Amino acid sequence: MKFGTKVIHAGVTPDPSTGAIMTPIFQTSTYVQESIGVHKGYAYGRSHNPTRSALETNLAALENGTDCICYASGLAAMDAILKLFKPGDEILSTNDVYGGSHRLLTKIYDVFGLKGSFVDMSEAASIEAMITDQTKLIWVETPTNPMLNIIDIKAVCEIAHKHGVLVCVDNTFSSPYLQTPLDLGADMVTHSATKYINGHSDVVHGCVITSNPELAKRLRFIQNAAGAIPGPMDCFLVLRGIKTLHLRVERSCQNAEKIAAFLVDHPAVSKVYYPGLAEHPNYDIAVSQMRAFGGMVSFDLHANSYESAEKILSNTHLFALAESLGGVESLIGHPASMTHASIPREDRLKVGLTDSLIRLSVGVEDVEDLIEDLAKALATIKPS
Ligand code: P1T
Repeated sequence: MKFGTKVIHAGVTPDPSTGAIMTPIFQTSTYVQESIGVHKGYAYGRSHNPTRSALETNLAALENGTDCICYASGLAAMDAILKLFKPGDEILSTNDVYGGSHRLLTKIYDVFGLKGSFVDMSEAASIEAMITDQTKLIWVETPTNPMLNIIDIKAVCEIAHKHGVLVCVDNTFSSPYLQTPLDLGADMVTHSATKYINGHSDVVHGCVITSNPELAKRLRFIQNAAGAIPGPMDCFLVLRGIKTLHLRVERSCQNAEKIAAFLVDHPAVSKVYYPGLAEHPNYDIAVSQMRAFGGMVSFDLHANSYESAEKILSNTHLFALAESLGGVESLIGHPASMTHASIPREDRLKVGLTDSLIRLSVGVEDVEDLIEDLAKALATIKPS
């Protein structure tokens, strides 16, 4: 099945009791048993839910994996992955990872003895020198949040597997429509399904997909034993959002390409970060592993101050000032004070995340309106 067919049909069959074409919301915490231990495969809502099962089957198909395990948020999914490891183990992560992923590694799991190390993965070769006997997982985010660096998934997997290290790719910024990391050798893929997968900014949700039966078994155990499950209503909404994933992402990518080109030519803009620009340092890798370049664009200003960024952020009308991304509506954000505020400023600056960096999540509106909105906001600062 091709992608546009899978989003509609994978895991979804008409409800056998009514013929309802849409998967029902099984809003129940428990299931009646015929006699002790005799039931229809569903005993308790934390362990199993049919709406969640349909979504998990669908997501596994989209990522070309065999198993998907859903959680209450993207960070709950990462938390479940980190629970696979033990004190003394080391997780090697992309250095410009999402602020919340950085915080979970450095401010929660450090207490339990898990070591988080960070490296620039845009040169895959630099990873090998960082691998130690304790390294058990390489955490890849590509494109990265918010610098939109591209990491060569295949090259990282080859290096990691040579050393017996697992690889997990946070595929939130791409969505499975643009790239499928399991096909490139990754052991696990995770998403904040809050973003492109759901796509309508009305659910917080996360998932992990794998084709490794042992990892799947353990992650399923953690889902039930630690209990960070999503509710049935949220699973229904995500399943509904997925039906238009390919259409939404396609349009976001087209809009983002045009906005990146507009920003490149703007006199107030000093730098545009977008993997679809030929001058992007890893443009060739983006071309080889992604179907298109995504709907996220970051840019910096010649007037590189917090105040000038603030002026732009408070002068857009269609681009709403908000955290998050991947919805149908366009958002504008200030990573230094919003999504990445928990990362120390000196570490942020090392990766180019300045006080004037602005991040756009480009939605599916008419791009002429989006460009006009940005042009008006940019006109409020003086080019230097
Ligand atoms: O918000 P949650 O569903 O828990 O997902 C966390 C998460 C994980 N991975 C990546 C790459 C992310 O970008 C996020 C969440 N990011 C934002 C809220 C943001 O505005 O960047």
